[in-house]
Amino acid sequence: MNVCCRQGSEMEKQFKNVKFWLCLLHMIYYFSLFCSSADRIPSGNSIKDGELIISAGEKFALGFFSPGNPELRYVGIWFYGIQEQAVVWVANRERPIQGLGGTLTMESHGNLVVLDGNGVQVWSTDVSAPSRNSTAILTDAGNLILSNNDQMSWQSFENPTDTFLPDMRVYYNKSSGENRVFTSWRSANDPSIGNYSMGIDARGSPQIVIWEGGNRRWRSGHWNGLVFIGVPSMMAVYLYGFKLTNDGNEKFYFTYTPSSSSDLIKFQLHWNGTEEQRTWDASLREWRFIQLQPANQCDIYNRCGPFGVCDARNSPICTCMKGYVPKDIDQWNNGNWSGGCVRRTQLQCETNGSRGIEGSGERDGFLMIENVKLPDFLDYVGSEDVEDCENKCLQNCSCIAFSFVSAINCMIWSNDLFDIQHFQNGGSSLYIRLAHSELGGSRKVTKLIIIASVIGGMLFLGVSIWLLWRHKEKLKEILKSSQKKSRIQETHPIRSGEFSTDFSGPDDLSVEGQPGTGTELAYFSFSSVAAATNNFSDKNKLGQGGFGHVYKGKLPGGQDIAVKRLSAKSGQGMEEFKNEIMLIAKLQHRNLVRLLGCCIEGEEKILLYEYMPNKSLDTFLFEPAKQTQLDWRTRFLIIEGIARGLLYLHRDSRLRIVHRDLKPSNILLDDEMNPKISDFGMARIFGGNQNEANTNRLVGTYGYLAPEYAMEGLFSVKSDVYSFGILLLEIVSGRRNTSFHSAEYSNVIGYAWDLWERGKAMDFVDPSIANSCSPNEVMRCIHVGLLCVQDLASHRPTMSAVVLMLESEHTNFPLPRQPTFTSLRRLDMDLWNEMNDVVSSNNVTLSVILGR
Ligand SMILES: *[C@@H]1O[C@H](CO)[C@@H](O)[C@H](O)[C@H]1NC(C)=O
Ligand SMILES: *[C@@H]1O[C@H](CO)[C@@H](O)[C@H](O)[C@H]1NC(C)=O
Ligand SMILES: *[C@@H]1O[C@H](CO)[C@@H](O)[C@H](O)[C@H]1NC(C)=O
Ligand SMILES: *[C@@H]1O[C@H](CO)[C@@H](O)[C@H](O)[C@H]1NC(C)=O
Ligand SMILES: CC(=O)N[C@H]1CO[C@H](CO)[C@@H](O)[C@@H]1O
Repeated sequence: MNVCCRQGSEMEKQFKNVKFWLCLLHMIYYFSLFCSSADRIPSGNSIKDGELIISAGEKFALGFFSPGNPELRYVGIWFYGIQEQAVVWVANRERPIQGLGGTLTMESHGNLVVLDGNGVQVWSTDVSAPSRNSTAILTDAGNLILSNNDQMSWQSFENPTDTFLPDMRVYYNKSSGENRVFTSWRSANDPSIGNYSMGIDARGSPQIVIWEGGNRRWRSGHWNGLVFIGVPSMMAVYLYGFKLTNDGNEKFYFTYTPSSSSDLIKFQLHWNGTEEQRTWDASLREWRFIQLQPANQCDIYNRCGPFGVCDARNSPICTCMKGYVPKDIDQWNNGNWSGGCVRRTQLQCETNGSRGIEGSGERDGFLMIENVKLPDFLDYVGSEDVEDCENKCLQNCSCIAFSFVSAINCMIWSNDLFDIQHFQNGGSSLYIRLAHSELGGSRKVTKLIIIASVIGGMLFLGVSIWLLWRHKEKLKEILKSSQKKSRIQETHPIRSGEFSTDFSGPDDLSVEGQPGTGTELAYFSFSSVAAATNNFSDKNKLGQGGFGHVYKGKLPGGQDIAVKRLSAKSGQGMEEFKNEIMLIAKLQHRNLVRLLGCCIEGEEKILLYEYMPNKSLDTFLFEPAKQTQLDWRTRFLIIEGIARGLLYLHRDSRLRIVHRDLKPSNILLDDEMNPKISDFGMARIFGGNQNEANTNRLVGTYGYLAPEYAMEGLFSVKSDVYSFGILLLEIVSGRRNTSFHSAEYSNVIGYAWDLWERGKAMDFVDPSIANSCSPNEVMRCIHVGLLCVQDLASHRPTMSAVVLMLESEHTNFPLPRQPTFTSLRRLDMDLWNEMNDVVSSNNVTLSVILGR
């Protein structure tokens, strides 16, 4: 072979050092022909056992190897220059060559073949329409491709063996069900096809499955657009990790991007049936585990049989779901769980045998099981919201469980529930249908029925006035004058148990009335609102945001209110809108602006809030004349207050509101300068209903958008954390994020980082308060701020961690990573400016429809 490729793997290392000089020599004799072809086999050429093809960047090698018995030779691809040979692909896995006489030949008619010492073909690419004069090229991604003038006729990435590599595309067809792509080796020394395979089950929402023969051995849970929901350790990141791409029509593929392109990463389906994700640790010189699946007893598929729940922390690991009992109690008690469990009490909807028709007795209900790997074999996936999903399930007797996961939305199961696992954290919530008697007094009954009823007559007026007199004395009079009166009551204590959990203390909650007894929301007629705001006169206008104009109003009783008149397009129907308002009205916290009532008439949708005499934070923070009124103590309390309000929004287990437009003008100040977050829930009202999702409609304000949200439309609680970080840095420095036009810093992040890095963080503080501030608190705030604005959502702390850090006396927090995004953002700005004129640096809300 007239190629300057290197000899045998043992000599690789030594050879590497002298390679350059060899190449030079070759070049002198044969001019340019040879060295440049070291990563390829041109048409008509071949390599012998002992010779190697090495990718241009020296990442991968192609050649002959023996995994065990040195007499048996295989052609394969492995990572080049790594002591511990890691084979990622094998050509002749079923037919090894005896002895060292094999060759790998690029035949001139267009197929790559492996021949044994006698010239007998043991493997071929078998391209159906081979193209003459093709060259075999090994790329730096580890892909062996056959191409002729950029026409690719075959590639090893489309014919993988047991290893998935970054850049490899794993295709599946939405309609095709299962696609088994990878097959394990038979044993550590035998690359022939083993008992295990791995691939994608496209049904419902795609999931990764490992099969043992025809049976499932492990599955990842469904893909929600960011992660596989059955693998709780999987992080949602937007720059790296798995990504699903639509390749047109019904074709989709998964790819994996490592966090750093220089990382060597492989996912291998091991011969013993485990899938191992490993990365090469150059300092330890070993393949380090990142992940292993199945990782424990409970990861083994359907460990506890149908309707059984597996929890690796329990002993025994299997239990039946509530309301179910073991099918065969003796076998179950002996640790043979394969039979699973059966329902103990017949469902009410089944009692008369006819499905879907109401039987006698109390209606069935749902029990929520938290932190689970959702069952396999969905029967329905739809875009219903959580209440519609529940209703859909309730109305069909064959529905036995449902779940609502953001970005997948409504999932319904009608058959036996297989492979349920209980996690310590993470996972999803599953709602199982049970007979009423099984639910007992459980507070977690999840029936949510919102009955909106208009009750006329004196009785209603009496009740309303009494309620208002009790709760909102000052609103009494306006109600009398209102023509349209209604009362919305939530009749069921839905998940009310969780309403107040998860929170830092009862002091933070000021829920009106008794929790669980329902909430009353005042309804106003349009005419009364118009009267209160002087017919929406310009003089009463307080400002405007992306969702509409805000006016100041006065109730007949004298109370000042802020009236938000929503712009016509909310993307929601009237019922949905009412439901949303009902839910949002329940969010009550001292750092959230209180919603007092609403008005819905015709196209008009109006929200009435308590009025904040001190307006918004930006009117103080960025006004030189008023800056000094915000001394350090006040600013620190404002920061803490915002953090607590946001924590409440994020952690309320029922709604989990992502604000999506956090900025100084949305932080209002009461007469004691307590901060109150406004405009929360707007994203919900305006059509975004998921907690973490891909959104087509970008809501937010330039300068406060997290990079993953601005660039990919991915929003999550962590994008709010990012906005909070910006806000925090602005409060400390007294400078707008977007006010930096100097060449030195493009924004407040770059400014903060630079000073912090140079140990001059105190210079960052607003000069007007520099004397009054506590250096400890300032340093802590800047540190937390920098943690919040890190590029990767996964690196940012949660709001609960933020609150803890702000209140902690210590500063041994993790070190923030340098925000690389600071330089990119300038580029962003140009893009936004081109896309939409309203975007400017003076803080106008933008709503851009992103083409996706
Ligand atoms: C084959 O390809 C080489 C270089 O790519 C070219 O020089 C040669 O003319 C081609 N031969 C045929 C028959 O196409
Ligand atoms: C593969 O399956 C066969 C037949 O079921 C069994 O005999 C063999 O032990 C299995 N091999 C491995 C590696 O599990
Ligand atoms: C386990 O129990 C099932 C029935 O629940 C039975 O069919 C099976 O044979 C049992 N397996 C063993 C190993 O006893
Ligand atoms: C109830 O659910 C089953 C299974 O999903 C479905 O086949 C059936 O059509 C549904 N019935 C109604 C009335 O929706
Ligand atoms: C078997 C059973 O529960 N049958 C019930 C069907 O419904 C009628 C009334 O709707 C009951 O009287 C039966 O007992």
